[in-house]
Amino acid sequence: MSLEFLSGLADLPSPIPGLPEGVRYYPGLIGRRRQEVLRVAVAEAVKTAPFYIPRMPRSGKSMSVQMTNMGPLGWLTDKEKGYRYEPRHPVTGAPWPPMPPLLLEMWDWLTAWPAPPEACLVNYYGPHAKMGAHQDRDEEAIDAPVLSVSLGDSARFRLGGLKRSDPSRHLLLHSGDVLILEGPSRMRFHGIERVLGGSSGLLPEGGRINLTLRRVTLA
Ligand code: MD3
Ligand code: FE
Repeated sequence: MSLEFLSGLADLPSPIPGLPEGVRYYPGLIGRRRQEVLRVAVAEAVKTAPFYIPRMPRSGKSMSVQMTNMGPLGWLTDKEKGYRYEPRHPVTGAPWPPMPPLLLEMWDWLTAWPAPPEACLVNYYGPHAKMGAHQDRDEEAIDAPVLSVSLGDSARFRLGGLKRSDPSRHLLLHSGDVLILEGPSRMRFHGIERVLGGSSGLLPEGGRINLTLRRVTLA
């Protein structure tokens, strides 16, 4: 990986124009070699923190996305205790594996937030997985940006407004794309409508991985 990318010597790239304030979308920001670095980092992490099937609060209904985390805190959900952050894997009880240095560098470079991310949620979408419209509101640090990296098959992402009933638009997220949600857009509704099977060769098993970096606690 090149030094200028890691060190902040590189200028900030320009996000694509025409999106609302607080939505920064960088298609193809991460090249193939760094996508492979991240794929290998996730493969390493799941050896100690395997994907598990999250369950919705109260109903206990399974989500179609499989999840794990990297970093000091991980986002979890189960029937009994619902949505929350925890320092340990819900099945193994082990601490989450560390966040890959490349992701920490990307956070510093692209967000310049004064505190590091604490959670990297790893979502795995098989060909039929989706994620319904929701807000990310389980963090204390709601003023901090959220940074998302897409790997593998492309997906149709829906971006709404601050109310569920607000108008929405979609973006096609491809492998290597980076999306940052901050400021007035941090609480927008969003979801993944569908994964386009076979659209990328990055993951040998197919499907899509999304890495979402979040600051959880107030620094
Ligand atoms: C827009 N994941 O895990 S990441 C999630 O692709 C989640 O797996 C999706 O939504 C995925 O919570 C989307 C992109 C994203 C993340 C946070 C946002 C979009 C957002 C916060 C506000 C608005
Ligand atoms: Fe979300």
